Amino acid sequence: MEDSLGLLRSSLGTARCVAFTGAGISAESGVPTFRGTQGLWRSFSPEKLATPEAFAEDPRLVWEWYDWRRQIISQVKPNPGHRALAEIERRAPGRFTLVTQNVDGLHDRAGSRHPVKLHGDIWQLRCTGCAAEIRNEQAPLEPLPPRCPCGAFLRPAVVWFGEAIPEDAWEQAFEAATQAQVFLVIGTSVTVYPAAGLVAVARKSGARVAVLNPDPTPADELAEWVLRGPAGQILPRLL
Ligand code: BV8
Ligand code: ZN
Repeated sequence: MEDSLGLLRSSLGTARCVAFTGAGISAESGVPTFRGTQGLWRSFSPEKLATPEAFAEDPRLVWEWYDWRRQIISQVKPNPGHRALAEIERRAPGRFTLVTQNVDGLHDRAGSRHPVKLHGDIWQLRCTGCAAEIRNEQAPLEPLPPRCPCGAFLRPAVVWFGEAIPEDAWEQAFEAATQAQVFLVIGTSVTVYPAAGLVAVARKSGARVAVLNPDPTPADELAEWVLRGPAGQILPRLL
């Protein structure tokens, strides 16, 4: 691991770099991942709860899941992995892009300046009636489901299964992946598309790929470096 870290550390010194993160980077902060053993909530799976259909059918149930997650996130803090990425960004002005699938806001709280949020933000609410967007950090949020002054239900401003990633976020992420010389795949099972497709986009455009994950992922076969371990321990060693 040491020589891979050394090689990667030196390439980060000059290269255009993209860090692509998933729920695993927040695991050491205490935020449950999606597909880990403790990840499922009650007997439901994210693929069933994080959908417009589930919200239409039972907005309260979907909100109970999001409110439970917001309460957990509000009680945790960024970990050394989040902070190391913010430091790498600080040392590489203009040649570092953070692209995250996470909605927890921990990258922002760790000091990352412009995370590209592919799947939205759990602290933003959007009205299902008038499309007004508000920032709301109340945890717990009462009453559930929250309503907009216009009377319609407010929903979390996140991208559900079957919904498109916001145009501007996708454009930024795609462009960064085509320009990357080093592409870090951190704490993600690389299973949710189109986000997961960014790894192949970067590789095809000539990027050197590094995967940081305690477990194997589909991106391992595209990787020049596979760093088997927790992001909170590995990332600080890249500084
Ligand atoms: C769409 C937001 C169409 C909400 C989420 C092919 C092309 C396009 C779409 C599809 C396709 N095939 C299938 C689809 C449909 C679907 C999809 O991908 N399904 C999957 C399940 C197969 N995709 C969609 O529906 C997307 N939309 O395609 O729309 C369209 C197009 C145009 C117009 C209209 C419609 C939308 C997908 C977005 C869904 N929203 N989240 C919320 O958060 O509540 S997805 C959810 O999964 C989260 O965002 C999460 O980040 C993401 C990915 O999961 P991971 O982050 O990877 O987390 P996971 O738990 O899986 O893995 C954790 C990893 O960390 C593990 O590997 C673990 O080993 C590791 N780890 C653990 N501890 C640590 C660690 N690593 C490091 N350190 C540690 N300490
Ligand atoms: Zn409204």
